Amino acid sequence: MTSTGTAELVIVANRLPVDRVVEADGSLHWRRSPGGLVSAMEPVMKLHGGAWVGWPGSADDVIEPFEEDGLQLIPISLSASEVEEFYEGFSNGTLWPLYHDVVAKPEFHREWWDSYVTVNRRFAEKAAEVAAPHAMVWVHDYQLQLVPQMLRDLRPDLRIGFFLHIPFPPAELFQQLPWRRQVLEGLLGADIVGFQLPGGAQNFVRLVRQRVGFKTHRDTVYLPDGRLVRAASYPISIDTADFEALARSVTVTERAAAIREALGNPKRVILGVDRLDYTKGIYPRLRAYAELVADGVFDVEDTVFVQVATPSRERVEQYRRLRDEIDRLVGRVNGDLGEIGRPAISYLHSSYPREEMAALYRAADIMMVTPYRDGMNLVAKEYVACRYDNDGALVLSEFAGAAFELSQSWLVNPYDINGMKAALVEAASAEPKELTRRMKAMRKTVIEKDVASWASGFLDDLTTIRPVHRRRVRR
Ligand code: ADQ
Repeated sequence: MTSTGTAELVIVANRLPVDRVVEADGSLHWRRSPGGLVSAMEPVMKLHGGAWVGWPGSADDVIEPFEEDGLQLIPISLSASEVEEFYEGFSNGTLWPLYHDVVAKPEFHREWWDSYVTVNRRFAEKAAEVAAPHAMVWVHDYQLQLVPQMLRDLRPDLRIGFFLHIPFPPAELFQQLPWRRQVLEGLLGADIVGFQLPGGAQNFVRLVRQRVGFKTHRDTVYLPDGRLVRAASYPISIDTADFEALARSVTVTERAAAIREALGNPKRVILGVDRLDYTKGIYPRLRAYAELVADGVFDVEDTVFVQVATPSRERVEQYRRLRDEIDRLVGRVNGDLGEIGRPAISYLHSSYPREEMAALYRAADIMMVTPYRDGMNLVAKEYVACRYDNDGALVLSEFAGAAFELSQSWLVNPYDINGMKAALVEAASAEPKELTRRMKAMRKTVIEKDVASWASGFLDDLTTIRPVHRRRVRR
């Protein structure tokens, strides 16, 4: 065992839960990132004297550990070439497309892999340094799949959990990865490997059996040294009560009315909100709507589309290309179908505070969430959380993890434009009673299963799991 630290709970994630803000006078400070993960973890972190290991977000930053808002933050520094090879390269150019059904073609480069190994080791060493004896360490997401085993080698006393936020692909796709065995072995360093859906856990267990050759039974992998690894699903959620409270506030209510007013008080507002990513299915969704306008089913006078798409990963070629494609499509649709002062699609690249997001959800009669593949999709759950009057329609891709729980939405196949058009028309003409029935059921789910219950579900399992089985199993 190497020398140990004092943190009873360590979160290891690619990014720290804070963003650096530079004020007009040049002074620097940190602002908590808005994500639900941070607010879910905060109480447990404070209770356990927790620490968070992550990258501050820009290259070549060497920052000493610091405390912010009661959270102990441990920055990991990445060089410019590591940002390019580990982050933009292997994480977002290899793993992201491979794990999302190869919607875009993954690139395999040996230098990217080498950088992935180096950076994963840096995270593991730092976590090993700050964790108290027998502490719990929770490692997050596809950028850090080698950390569990690297950490176990350094600190066999720890309880290690891993959660993958994106889908875990079927064997047929995963097998393309030249380093498939190393990735599986990296994950097997954890006591629990968590996925969004049961299907991800099953894919993992099957691959371990086939590619690593360990014995498995249901959700358990039996390692030759007697250790057990459990693979299970923990569908992530949002801070539902917080979103609902925001949605009910006077400011958000007034802002929602102002948004509709600015759109010309149409009969119907359809909304899409995504990171600008090729997995999100923005293109076919806009086409489905545009065709309905062109067919005369919808009229731009009374049915408008608002698409918010925040650019992301812009240094990756496929993302730049996608942005150009969507820009062109929106330009063409508005040129062909819009009227003066009445574009068919209001297209926005901005990133908004949560109040504005809630106002948009309140302003939308129909929410379209149509990814080709998505681990969960929190936007779908946020929309549901904000519809406290049980109104509004959710059109949701079957291939979003959220479809598993939000089965009362209008489920669509994003590859089937006619099917999406039909669902959109159905949602647009649904009786209020039908909307209420569906929304009520979905709200029950997101109220019962929020992000706090997700986090405690995972951590409780990690606390109680029996990491060693009685008899050693021979391979
Ligand atoms: P993402 O791919 O980023 O997350 P998603 O789950 O939809 O996708 O989360 C996006 C978050 O960003 C939401 O909370 C949303 O409110 C916010 N957001 C989107 N556009 C915004 C904008 N313009 N301004 C401000 N906020 C905006 C990955 C996986 C998902 C999985 C999550 C969590 O790809 O499948 O659900 O992690 O595990």
